[in-house]
Amino acid sequence: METFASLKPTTTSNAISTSLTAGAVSDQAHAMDKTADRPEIPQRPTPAWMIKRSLPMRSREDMRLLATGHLPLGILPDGLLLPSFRYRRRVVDSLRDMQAARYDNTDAGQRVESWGKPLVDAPSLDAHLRLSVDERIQAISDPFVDRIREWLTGLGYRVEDLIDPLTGMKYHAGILRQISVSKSNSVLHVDDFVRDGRMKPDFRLPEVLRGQHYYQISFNLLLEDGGHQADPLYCYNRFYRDEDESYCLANGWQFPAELMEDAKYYRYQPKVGEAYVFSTTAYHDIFGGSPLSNRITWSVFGIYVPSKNLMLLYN
Ligand SMILES: O=C(O)CCC(=O)C(=O)O
Repeated sequence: METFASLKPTTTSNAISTSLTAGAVSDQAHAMDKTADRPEIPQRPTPAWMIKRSLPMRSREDMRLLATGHLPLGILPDGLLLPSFRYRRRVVDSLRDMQAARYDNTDAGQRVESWGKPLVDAPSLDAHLRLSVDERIQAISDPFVDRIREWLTGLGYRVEDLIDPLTGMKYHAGILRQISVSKSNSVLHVDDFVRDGRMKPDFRLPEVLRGQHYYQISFNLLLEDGGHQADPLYCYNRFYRDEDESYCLANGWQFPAELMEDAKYYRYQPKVGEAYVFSTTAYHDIFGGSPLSNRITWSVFGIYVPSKNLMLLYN
């Protein structure tokens, strides 16, 4: 019988032959941490997309292009995360018995609930690191994290956990979320480890990131839509920059949709069972699915450090 822990990695497929060539992203353009405790949010120039559609991710080069913002969205190999339809069903059924926690900084039109612990929603880093996750959630999420880890390793990346330098504690990695955003609403945002971390009064930069340029990506798996159209994901060809901060809304994470008025976007409609990856260094939004949908995803962030060929997993 399949158990969550029986979800073992398979061998990874080889590089695809795309005609994509690497775009140059200037390292000098990044302004990184001047101090360890108050690191600066990296400023990254936005590269133009090489292609405006999703691409299967089959090589380290595909992933590099995705993570550095040259591609809007990547599709992960079939079967990488889900061994079978039955497995998916069992995951969704077990979540029914477990209480999800609502994100604090959302309003009535933006339902975001989670099983697991996102750093962004914690009042302090210590509170985040010390909160323990229900072991049943861990048992569902960990095998997915392991699969991503092994797949990235197979592509040739070093993959590590993110470690807090003060306590030596490991950041949590892997989360399940139920998201439903009404058509008239938006959740336009970026996810950047330093930007989110700096909101915590006790934030300190992990050793491995000191003086390093990095990008951030999000691996996702659509586990359920309840038989109705799940909210699509909009990926924008526009990285975060410091001057955007003055537009940030009162909740501290959301930006007005108008900020993306001139930006190219790619609209991705996730399919149940499909796993995808996109840059969270770039703005992205989720809204406009059926109000009847039951959109449940599993996800984990990867911080990509090009100079170390490194991916750090956390949430
Ligand atoms: O659920 C999704 O498709 C994307 C979720 C998201 O905004 C993220 O991972 O940063």
